[in-house]
Amino acid sequence: MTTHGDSATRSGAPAVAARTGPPDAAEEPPATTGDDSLPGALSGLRAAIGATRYPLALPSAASARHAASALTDQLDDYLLPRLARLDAPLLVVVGGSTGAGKSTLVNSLVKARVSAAGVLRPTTRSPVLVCNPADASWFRQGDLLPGLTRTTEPSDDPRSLHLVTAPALPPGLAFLDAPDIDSVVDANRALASQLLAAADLWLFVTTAARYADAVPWELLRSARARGAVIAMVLDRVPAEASDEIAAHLAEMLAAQDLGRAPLFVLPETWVDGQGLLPEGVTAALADWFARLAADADARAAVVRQTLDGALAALHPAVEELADAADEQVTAADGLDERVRGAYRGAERTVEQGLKDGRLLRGEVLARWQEFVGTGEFFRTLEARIGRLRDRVVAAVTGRPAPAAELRNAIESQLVTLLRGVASEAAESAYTGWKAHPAGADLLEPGLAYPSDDLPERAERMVRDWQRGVLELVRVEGGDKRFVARTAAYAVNATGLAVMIAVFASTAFIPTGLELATGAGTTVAAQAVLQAIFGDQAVRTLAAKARVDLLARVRTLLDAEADRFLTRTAEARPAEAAGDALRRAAGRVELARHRSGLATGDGALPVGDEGGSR
Ligand SMILES: Nc1nc2c(ncn2[C@@H]2O[C@H](COP(=O)(O)OP(=O)(O)OP(=O)(O)O)[C@@H](O)[C@H]2O)c(=O)[nH]1
Ligand SMILES: [Mg+2]
Repeated sequence: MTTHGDSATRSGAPAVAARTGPPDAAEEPPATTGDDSLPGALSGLRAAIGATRYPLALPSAASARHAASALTDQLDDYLLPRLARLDAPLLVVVGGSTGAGKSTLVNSLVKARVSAAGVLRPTTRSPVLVCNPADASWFRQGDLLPGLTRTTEPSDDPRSLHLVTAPALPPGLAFLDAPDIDSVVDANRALASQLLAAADLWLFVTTAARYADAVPWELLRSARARGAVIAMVLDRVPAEASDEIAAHLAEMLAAQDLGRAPLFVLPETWVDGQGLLPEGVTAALADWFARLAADADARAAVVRQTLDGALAALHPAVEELADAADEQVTAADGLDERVRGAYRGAERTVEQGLKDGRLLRGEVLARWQEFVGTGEFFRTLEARIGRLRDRVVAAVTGRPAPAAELRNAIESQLVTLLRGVASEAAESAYTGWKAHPAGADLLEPGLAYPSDDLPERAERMVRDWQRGVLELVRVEGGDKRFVARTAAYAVNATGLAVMIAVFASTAFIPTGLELATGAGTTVAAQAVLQAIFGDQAVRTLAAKARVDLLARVRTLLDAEADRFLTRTAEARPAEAAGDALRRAAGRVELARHRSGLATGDGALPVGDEGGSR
């Protein structure tokens, strides 16, 4: 345990000591200004933390959100206001297990009933801050713990801070009686850790019955890890077990590298009519605080050590946030890729379908044969194909021209294909997301299927494409190649031929053709197809029409994929959020080293000799 003399108290504190003194000394402009000052770097870090979101449901996200809000709180509650006023009174946060006697202890140290103590657990729900009347203005201003509303009356609202003054408490020191750290009340626990993060010195109160509990030790370890100054009170120790318990606790402290924290052992005793402990019981602790209050250098050293420890702890904490932010970006990319993969697959299926002739079957084929069979088609072609006409004219029947029916057949064949691939893609993207925790969290059942209006949009898309093909024929093929100049039906017929050519865009002619219908018609249809594919002009038009169709298909499927992608886009953090956090933390680290705060040796600068053990 610590037994420091006053000589140790004054060592290594010049940087901070120079800043202590009358309050107006702090009115001087800070030594460094601009972005690389410590406050500037901290503000930058605060902004970077505030700007980063962790919306995707990854294992790291919940703890990152929690850590980010704790860091933001600590920056606002403590680091920024404390750096701005290094000479402000030292804040001792009294924390510990429920019912350990924290409020009773604070009341006894300030010799007044400032905080209600009681048998109901938890008694303290809203923090009580007690200071000398001379220090009250600093705490009233609200720079420290700015989120807590100052009250002058006791309150149960955890977002309020009850300010009390006690003349018996020397200036330079303030006690904050916190709610229990291991509370059954969630708000109490959260508030207790927020308050501890704002402490210059943590006075940890436990009892003979509670000192081995897990929660306090977790908090003690994390306080130790960030270099916070800690003092321990073992309260209500039965006289007969005092030595044994004190020795055990001292062992536990040493094992946690907290061996240098002063330990005060208070015997079990009766409280007086006011609920205060007898002065004899608290004397050693009261004396220790009186000496700390009287020694500006010692107080400055405590502030400096806790402050520097908290600043040093920022870097690794922010590194974890940055990793979590990177994971968010990687996960969002991964989810997007699953969707894009699914819809690229759909596009490829359509492309493949245009190549392998699968569209040139059934209804389309039947209508095509009818269409060709009427002879209408041939009459629209120029002499070049006229030779062909001569060859097949015998096979031509006199059935009515079913151009419109062929167009409808083409439309419904394409729409069926599109509905099929859109269904497959939606199902595959949905399953892909379902298998990922963040993806599953973004899904809703409807996403497993194509949009409700997909059939309608697909029909419209195909009709637009068909119109586009006719326009293409009119513009590019209409003047001299094979379309009679003035005949609208010729444009129509050639357009349909081009569409058919798109459906089998190589010289490949589906084998089903020969088997399709009556022999005469088949011969004609096949011969015409051969003629069509053999014609360079038709091939060129078909190639363009095919590119156009695929572009429209892509637009249609993109809109389907967007139902997924907008969800990740909304959730996605900025691409460089992780690096922005790392840079901001790096700047703080640099400014911290330059500030000269980091000179403490980790030991409490006030000895506890004459203390209680
Ligand atoms: N006999 C005796 N009673 C004590 C002592 N310290 C506290 N008490 C009583 O124990 C009960 C709890 O004390 P509090 O001071 O309210 O404890 P607390 O740690 O502030 O409790 P919470 O605010 O609920 O976390 C009260 O009834 C006190 O009067 C003591 O040393 N001896
Ligand atoms: Mg209390």
